[in-house]
Amino acid sequence: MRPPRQSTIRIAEEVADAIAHARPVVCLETTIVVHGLPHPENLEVAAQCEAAVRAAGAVPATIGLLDGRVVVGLGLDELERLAEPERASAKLSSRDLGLALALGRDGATTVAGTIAVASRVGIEVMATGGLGGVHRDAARTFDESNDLTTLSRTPVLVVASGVKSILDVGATLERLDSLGVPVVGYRTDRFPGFYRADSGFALDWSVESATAAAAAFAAHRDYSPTGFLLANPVGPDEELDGELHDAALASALALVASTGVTGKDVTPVLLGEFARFSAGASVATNRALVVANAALAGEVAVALAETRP
Ligand code: PSU
Ligand code: MN
Repeated sequence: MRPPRQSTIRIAEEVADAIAHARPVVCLETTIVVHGLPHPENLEVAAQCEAAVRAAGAVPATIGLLDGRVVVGLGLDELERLAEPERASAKLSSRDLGLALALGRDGATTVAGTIAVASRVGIEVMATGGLGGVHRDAARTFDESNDLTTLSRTPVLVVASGVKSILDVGATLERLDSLGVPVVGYRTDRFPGFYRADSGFALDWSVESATAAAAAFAAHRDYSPTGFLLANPVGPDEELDGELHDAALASALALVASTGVTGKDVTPVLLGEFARFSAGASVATNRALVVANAALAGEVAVALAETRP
């Protein structure tokens, strides 16, 4: 593919400079900010993620669509504009990017939308909270996140705390297997469960350091065109209580079933109900895990830059 036309993209100077000199960069998504977390925590989390990436020695590049362009390296003021409710920024997966650009719509990018942009401009590492996946009633609804298929054809390492526990975790792991995407535990041989450290599923592979993760991704890329999922469990002090988690999950699933929400609104509604039911405890957990993932992604990006000849 040819590089994106300049009229469609703006790359912040610091980010462009880092990419040009093969210095470490971590991209961050905007759907979690605009559609996944309540105001004002959303903007605080975004700022904390950027700070965590910087503290690790990498440059953060928050990606979204603003004023008719893809922006790689949104400033916090721009992010605030993107998240204004009256702007009604769309939720953009990889398939939506071209349409939103051509029609002049603002938008927040999902994991799929973010890595689609990142790989086109030479960014190799991303951090998020939880990857999208196969929904629990997918056998009937076919609801499977485009995050999976896009990750299967986009060579970016994504650090996430597994997939959201609202999903069918077993089916999601099977799909990642079919799609050829490695799933690697960071200091664990259990697949993380987003709000919980352990989803109940075992992993075949784990690494003990960011350096080992970077080496594995670099070697993987020599032989495969897919992305790579580095699964980082939420810390033990930050986990959502198990009983509270299960009760919130039941309430969230019941809400979606009774309201008939479908498509891209399902995940935001589920996360919103978790926050309401747990009186904000799920937001605190989500916040802790996404910032920790940004920090780890920064370390991996630094290690990856060092593997280059
Ligand atoms: N991680 C979070 N909160 C979120 C998301 C990830 O902690 O809101 C977002 C990501 O943008 C991910 C999206 O790509 O949820 C998945 O949406 P869907 O299930 O509609 O594909
Ligand atoms: Mn979906």
